[in-house]
Amino acid sequence: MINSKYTRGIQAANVLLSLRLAGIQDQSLGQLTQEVRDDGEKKDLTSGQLALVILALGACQNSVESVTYFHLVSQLEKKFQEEIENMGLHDGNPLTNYYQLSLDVLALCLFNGTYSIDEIKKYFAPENKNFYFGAQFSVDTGAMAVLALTCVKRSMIKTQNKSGEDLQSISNYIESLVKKMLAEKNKENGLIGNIYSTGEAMQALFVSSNHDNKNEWNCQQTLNTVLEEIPKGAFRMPIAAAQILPALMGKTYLDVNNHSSCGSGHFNLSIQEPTPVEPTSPSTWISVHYTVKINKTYSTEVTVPKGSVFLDVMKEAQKIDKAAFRFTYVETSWGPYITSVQGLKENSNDRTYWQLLSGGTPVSQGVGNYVVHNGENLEVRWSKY
Ligand code: CBY
Repeated sequence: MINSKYTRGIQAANVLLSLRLAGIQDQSLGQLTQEVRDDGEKKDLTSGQLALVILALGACQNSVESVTYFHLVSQLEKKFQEEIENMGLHDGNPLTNYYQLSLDVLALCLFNGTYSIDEIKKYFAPENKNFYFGAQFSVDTGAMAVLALTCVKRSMIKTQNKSGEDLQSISNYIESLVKKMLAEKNKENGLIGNIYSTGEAMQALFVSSNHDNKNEWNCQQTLNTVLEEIPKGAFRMPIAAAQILPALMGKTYLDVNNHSSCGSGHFNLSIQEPTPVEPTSPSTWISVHYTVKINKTYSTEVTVPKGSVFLDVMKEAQKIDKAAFRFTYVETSWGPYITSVQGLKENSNDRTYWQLLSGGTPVSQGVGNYVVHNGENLEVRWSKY
């Protein structure tokens, strides 16, 4: 994570947050910290990106240092309100998504920002459609919301907020979201959602563990599966590593302003280096079937070198037939994200996007990382979430 180049998205904030929580206070974080400070001054950050910057800069620092970031917190209050305004105008759809709104509440709660309990109660009800992508409960989103709501709950208890009714609602929301997360647990391997949501889901379960779910979650089983996946390279991307590390150290994002807990982790991580991707001789070519589906389907056969990713296939198809297969993408911290195909653009106000599938099943990696196989049926489908 330390040696990566952070050229896209704002991965640096996520990485800094994670390393500070893990107790790495190395000099090597100096440059990373500067990068995050610079990111914080960018005007076009989304609300969740700004929230991550605040969490990262404030993590495990003394309170004097945190005061320096006061202006960022007041900007976040504004951006959070813009999310809510957008929901009013566009059928309950925020500018970004509920993962980011949860990050917003978490950062406001941990760093003395203002938010209203009534709004939290109104928007974070577990039945809200924004916790779902289609019929699928989003574990990543649920986990982040549990962390945010737990912070809110704890601060209500601390300040002895008068309304016991409010406290009860928030507790009910947390409990219900935890249930929904646990319903997405794989019985065989203990992953919650998929490998990339498991780290944050573990954090949510750490802070919300009670007698009810103690029996429903075998932490060791989940941990073993995660540890098996590390040498296979599942967390090669810095962002993926950043999102799993706190859970491996037994830490959660709620520990950022808990100094006794910061960096006292003692998990002995002696793991194998990921095996390098096997070098493929340039002479090996594979062929895949590629389809774009809107109402009509547009298909072609594409030949690419072995080891190619989904994006390479899309580029080849575009060369074959520009009208059918032209596309655009943006860089995010998880790599390239497809924004339009045939000029048809995704839009968060009507919850449309370009879904990636293989053999009819959604893939769990983006176009820049999903390695394609000979004879595979790849599809990019115009969808609603
Ligand atoms: N981060 C965010 O705002 C993203 C939040 C997140 C829940 C995120 C997953 C979880 C995380 N840890 O960051 C998320 N994805 C969202 C919200 C979305 C929606 C984005 C639109 C919006 N309104 O914000 C949407 C459209 C539902 C979506 N993700 C789509 C996709 C597909 C992208 C296809 C494309 N057009 O390029 C894809 C590839 C699923 C598919 N088969 O089509 C997808 N997401 C995936 C796989 C992922 C995982 C990435 C894993 C990986 N190794 O690359 C993910 C971690 C993530 C990023 N999505 Co979305 C979820 C998972 O598998 N556990 C905050 C910001 C500050 O950085």
